[in-house]
Amino acid sequence: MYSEPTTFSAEEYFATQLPPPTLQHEIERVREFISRQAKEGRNVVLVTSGGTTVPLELNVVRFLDNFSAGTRGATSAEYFLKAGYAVIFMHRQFSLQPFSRHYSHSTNPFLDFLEIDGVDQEGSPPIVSVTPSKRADLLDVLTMYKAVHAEGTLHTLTFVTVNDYLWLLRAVSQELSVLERKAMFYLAAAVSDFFLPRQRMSEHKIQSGKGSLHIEMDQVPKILKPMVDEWTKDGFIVSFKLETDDNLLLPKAKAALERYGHQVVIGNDLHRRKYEVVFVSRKAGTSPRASPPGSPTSAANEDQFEEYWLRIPIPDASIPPHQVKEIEEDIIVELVKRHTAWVSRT
Ligand code: PAZ
Repeated sequence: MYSEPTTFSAEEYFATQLPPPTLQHEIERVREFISRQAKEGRNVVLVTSGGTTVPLELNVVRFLDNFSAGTRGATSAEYFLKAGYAVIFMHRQFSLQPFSRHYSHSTNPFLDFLEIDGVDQEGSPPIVSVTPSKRADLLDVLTMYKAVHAEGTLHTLTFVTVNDYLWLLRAVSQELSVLERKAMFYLAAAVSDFFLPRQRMSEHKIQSGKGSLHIEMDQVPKILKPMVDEWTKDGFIVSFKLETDDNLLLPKAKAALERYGHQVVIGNDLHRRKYEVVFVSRKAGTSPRASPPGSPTSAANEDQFEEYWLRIPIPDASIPPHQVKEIEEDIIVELVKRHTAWVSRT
């Protein structure tokens, strides 16, 4: 039993926090999916998407949430599929998903696209049809959706809590390691930095009436380190860094690369994330030095990184949503180029 907040290593985390009950079953399905894609010679990308929650009670009524609608992940998954990748789409339950994202209930409600025809004709049942002006766009999305289903190149997994996410990420990464360099990891989910270990959670709903609520949370273990060093040594790993203070974006992205030694950090500012991102990576021929967690990136190490900015114009509000250029299209083009070079370096 824990009474004091702790800093967990990944190993301690998995030794003390319970896996989601369906993990074994999910992983068997993932294994089958990967093995089929390997036989068909495809690269496979794991796309994580949406925000994780941190429950405050075992019988959960209250939880903390992380910001993310799942737009980045769902949109990127579509462009990876278009580029010929098989996609494991690991997303927060009820966040946006590839294809159906175009008809999100809040921005583009599907029912508004439908009409009931023939109600006046006696004896004949009414027919539901798609509004003529919407047919071409729907046909594009539907055609790709059906093709992806027919080819079996999209596999979906869901998480809700940060605990679900961590267990799934570890298991999927270990499964994907069989693909060696042909596996890519695109970690766009917004993952909680703090959590409450189950050993310190209240069993029942926390009661009010005792004044303010004080909760001391533990730091979620930094899982990129074991991912790079143990779970999937040859995978091409892309993490995201979200900031709201411009001055922190590049230093934090570089510090992450220095500390974890993976391939790319994509930095984005909360308010400009749909129009501007920066790829931060190591210059060829440099390698990360061993540094203790939490240490800042030194000025000397700054020279070892390169930045590649991607920008698209902010769209005019009059442009219909399906005609708006999406920055994910360019992100995926750039990543496919880099991953192809990574694969051919074997
Ligand atoms: O899903 P969305 O489009 O609303 O947001 C995407 C994002 C900002 C969560 C993603 O691009 C990102 O930066 N993810 C990592 C967040 C982090 O630093 O933990």
